[in-house]
Amino acid sequence: MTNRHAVQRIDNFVGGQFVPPASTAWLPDTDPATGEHIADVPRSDARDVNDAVSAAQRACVGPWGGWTVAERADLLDRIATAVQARAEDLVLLEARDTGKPLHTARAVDIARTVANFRFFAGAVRHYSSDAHSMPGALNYTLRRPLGVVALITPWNLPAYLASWKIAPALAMGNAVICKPSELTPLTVNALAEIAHEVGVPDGVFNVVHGLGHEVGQALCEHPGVKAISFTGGTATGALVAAAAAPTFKKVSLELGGKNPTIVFADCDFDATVQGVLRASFSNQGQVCLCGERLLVERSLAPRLTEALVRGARALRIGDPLDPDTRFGAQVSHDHRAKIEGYVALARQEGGTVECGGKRPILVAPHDQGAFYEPTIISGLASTARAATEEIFGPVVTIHPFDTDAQAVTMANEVEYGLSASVWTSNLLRAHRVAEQLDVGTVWVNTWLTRDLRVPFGGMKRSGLGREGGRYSLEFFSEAKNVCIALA
Ligand code: TXE
Repeated sequence: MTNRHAVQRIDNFVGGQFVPPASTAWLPDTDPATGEHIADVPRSDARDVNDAVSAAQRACVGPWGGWTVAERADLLDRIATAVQARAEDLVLLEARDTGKPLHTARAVDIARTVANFRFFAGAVRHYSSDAHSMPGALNYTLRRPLGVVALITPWNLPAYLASWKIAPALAMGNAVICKPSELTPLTVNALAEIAHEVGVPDGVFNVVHGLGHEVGQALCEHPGVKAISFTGGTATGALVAAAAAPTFKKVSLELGGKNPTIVFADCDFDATVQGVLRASFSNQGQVCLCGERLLVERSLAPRLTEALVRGARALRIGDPLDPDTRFGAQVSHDHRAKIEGYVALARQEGGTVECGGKRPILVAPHDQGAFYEPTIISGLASTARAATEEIFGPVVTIHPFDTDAQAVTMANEVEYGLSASVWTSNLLRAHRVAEQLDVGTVWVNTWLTRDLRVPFGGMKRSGLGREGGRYSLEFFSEAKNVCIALA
C-alpha cells in the first residue's frame, strides 16, 4: 500500500522533552479506514517508565508543589483554550487514528476534550472539603495530591478519555504519566505538545507510549506510582488491579459493558428509534456505554425492529474524512475480526441477522479498511453468548419481554453493570425500573446525556470506583482528617 501522507514519528514526552524510547524500537500505527501506515510509535519499556516516574517525582517536589488552586485552574483553562485553537488539527488526527468520522471526532471527541479541561478548572475552583463538628471537637479534612499517577486509556475515545483523567489529576496537583493505547497515540501526543506550549512545568505531564503488557504493566508495578486510573477491557482491568495490589495503589477501573436498552410499548416511538440508533451505533458501537442488548416489550418488537433496520441501513458508511460520513471504520482489522467472530457465533446460536452482518463494499482505498455494517440480530436467547458478552462493535441483539419484572431480570442477567437506557412515557415505571437495575448509570428517554458532575462508573464486572466532578477530585487526592479538641 502506498502512503498518501508521510509517516509521522512520535516520541515519548518525559520531563518536558520529547525523547525516543530506550529500546529505540517502534510500533507501526495504521489508519484503520485504509490500512495505511501513518505513524511510528515508541515501543517503550520499564526503563522509560522509570525515567518518567523520576521526572514526575522531581516535579512534585519542585515549584509545582507550591502552585495554588487558582494557578492550577488557570493552567487547565489555558490547555482548554489551546486545544480549542488546534481543534481541527486534533479532529483530523483522531479520525485518522481511530477510523471514526470527522463529524464524530469534532462533535464528540475534541469538543469533550475541551469541555473536560474547562469543567475541571471550574470544579477545582469551587471544590471544598468536609468539616465535621462533634461535641467537644471539630474535624476538618485536608486534601493533598497523591504524587505521581498513571493514566492508562483505550482506543475508542483517545483524547476524550485521557483528558477526563488528566484534568482532575492536574487540578489536584499531581504529576501524570499517560499511557495511551498503542493503537491510537496521536492525540495524546498532541496534548503533550499543547501542555508544553501553555507552560505545564517540566515533569508534570509525561507520556510513555507502548504496549499494555510492557509499559502499562510497568506503570502498575512501579512503587513510585501512587494511583492508576484505567479505562479499558474487563480482562485487562483484572491484570491492572493484580499488578497494582502489592504496592497498595489507589485504583479506578472503568471497564466493559453489555448495556441493556429497555423499550416499553408506551414509549414515544419516533424519539425512541432515534435514541436507540444512537445508543447502538455511535462511534461504530465502540463506546463502553453503547446498548448492545435491546430488550423490547413484545407487542412493539416487530415495528421497532423494522424501524431500526431502516435507520441502520440509512447510516452513511464510508470514508471517515468525508464530512457527510456518519459511520466509519472499526478501530483495527483485529477488532473487526473479533466482531465477525461474534456474528458467526450468533448465527450458530440460532440468531437471525436482520441487517448488516457483513463488510460493506467500498472503493479503494477504503476497500482495505476495517469497516463493518451496522448489524441487528433477532431470535437469540437472552442468555446466548453473543447476547451477554461484550462485542464492542455495531452489533445489537433484540429480545422481547412481556412484563416489567421480566425486563428487569433480563437486564440484570449479564455479568456487567455499567449503564442502561429505559424508554417509556410512564414516569412511575421509569423510576421503578431505574431503581431495580444493577448498573452505575440509568438514562430515561435519552442516552449519553452527560453532566460532568455526576458519579460515573460501573457495578459488577464493569469496574471499581466512580469518576466525574468531586468523585474524580477525591480519587486524585489523599484525605487527611484533623481533629481539634474544643475544650
Ligand atoms: O483493550 P485493553 P483492548 C473492551 C472491548 C475490547 C476489549 C479489548 O471489549 O474488545 O476491551 O480491547 C493497556 N497492564 N474495551 O485489548 O487491552 C492498553 O495498552 C496495563 C472496553 O484494546 O483493555 C491500553 O492502553 N495496561 C473499553 C489500555 O490498557 C494494559 C475500551 C486498554 O486496552 C495491559 C476499549 C496490562 N497488562 C476496549 N494490557 C471501555 N470500557 O471503554 C493492556 N493495557
